Amino acid sequence: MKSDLFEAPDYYHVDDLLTDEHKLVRSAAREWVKREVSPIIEDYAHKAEFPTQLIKGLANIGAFGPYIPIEYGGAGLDQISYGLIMQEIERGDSGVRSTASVQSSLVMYPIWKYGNEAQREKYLPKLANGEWMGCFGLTEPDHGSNPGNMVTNFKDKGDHYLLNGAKMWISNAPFAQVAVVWAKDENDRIHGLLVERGMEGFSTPETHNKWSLRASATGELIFDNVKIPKENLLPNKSGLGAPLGCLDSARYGIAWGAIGAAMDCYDTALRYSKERMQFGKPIGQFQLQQKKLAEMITEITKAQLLTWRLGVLRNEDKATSAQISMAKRNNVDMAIKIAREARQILGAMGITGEYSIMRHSMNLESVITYEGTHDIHLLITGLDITGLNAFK
Ligand code: TGC
Ligand code: FAD
Repeated sequence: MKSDLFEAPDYYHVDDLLTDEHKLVRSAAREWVKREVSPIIEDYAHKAEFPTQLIKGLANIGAFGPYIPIEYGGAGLDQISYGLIMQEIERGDSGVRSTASVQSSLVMYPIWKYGNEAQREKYLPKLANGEWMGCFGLTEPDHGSNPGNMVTNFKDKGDHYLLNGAKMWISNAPFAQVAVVWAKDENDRIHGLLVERGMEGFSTPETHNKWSLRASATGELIFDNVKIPKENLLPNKSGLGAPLGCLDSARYGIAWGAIGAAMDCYDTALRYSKERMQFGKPIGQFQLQQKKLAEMITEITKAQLLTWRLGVLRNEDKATSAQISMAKRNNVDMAIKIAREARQILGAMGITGEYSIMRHSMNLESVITYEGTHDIHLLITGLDITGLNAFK
């Protein structure tokens, strides 16, 4: 079994800004990742399989609904604790963090915020303890960055709705018991529907052949005249702003998660640079390698401060969607660049599964695309600062 030697960098003592509760939550997640994720993840990534045995542990560390109130089975934590849990999980693997992000922010969040009391009571406790897994269907084959043009639709048939259409690239789809599906009604208005496995006409084929996020299960959602009970419509918010509101919460978690992946790559490369000898010296003594490592810790430190501040703003309910976009974009870009540089520091060893870097690097290719691509987040910032909309 491989030992996980990870030590988290904290160059600017950002820990001093955390409460004892934050540190406790982080430490539980960190220990769990070392014990349960690190020893098996490479193997599951190779097999392109989601390690379902991790579901119970994810629930136990509070990764399913960290900020959902305790009365619904959530952990009742603040936004910084939520972020720290995502950071630690993604330090292990972006695919495992994806599963937790989707369950918390894309399934539990809309049921909590847009659902009624009966829906909250029916679904949230089971999702919090991992008895049920969920997925979120927004993207369609022809509508990725532009979900407002979706074609999946439902018609009112009196005592039920009839759902037709298809969603693509859906994390957790192959095994989820419930899907939060975004579809248009007869007036072209977007609503969220709770679609359960087993409903006639609903299927979830798995997407194969991914070179990224291999330890996460991705699939399609296909709706062929699916009869949806009327009580399965989320009643309290409609329009594109409803799914985009969920994305705010998930993108915030990704901003923290990306720091985890970057820290793991940096820590691995730093240790390797002190051990690997060439020309009679540790390679870390060469200026070119020091430049790479010094730039990595600088970027990680900037991302830690940006994200901590965003967490404070979210705790105060003051963070804007554009601020979240900036953090998601910056931190994922930072992590992908660090993964590429760290890979080089390890030379040939960097391409093997002996180290986590190549897996992080491949995973981050999905993370930079999903939940809004790198370009889309730049345009959101552009719109926010100029008032001029590049999407219209
Ligand atoms: P636009 O006209 O700007 O907005 C429509 C309505 O939505 C409101 N709004 C938001 N509300 C909450 N949060 C946000 N972030 C919001 N952004 C916009 C807006 O105020 C408006 O409300 P109203 O009341 O006036 O109607 O919409 P648009 O069609 O021009 O599109 C804007 C754009 C391009 C930014 C948006 O469509 C977008 O973000 N596209 C990216 C799509 C995306 O991120 N998809 C992600 C799919 S889920 C996923 O990837 C999960 S990966 C999971 C994992 O494994 O971790
Ligand atoms: P496109 O929208 O076709 O974009 C292609 C390129 O064009 C990109 O570079 C983009 O930046 C650029 N582009 C698009 N529009 C503009 C513009 N206006 N200006 C400039 N450039 C532009 N979706 C879900 O709903 N649920 C999930 O659980 C989910 N999980 C995913 C898991 C994985 C592993 C992956 C890879 C994706 C997942 N997605 C999910 C889908 C993801 O959100 C979309 O892939 C993403 O939103 C981009 O859509 P697209 O792939 O169709 O790219």
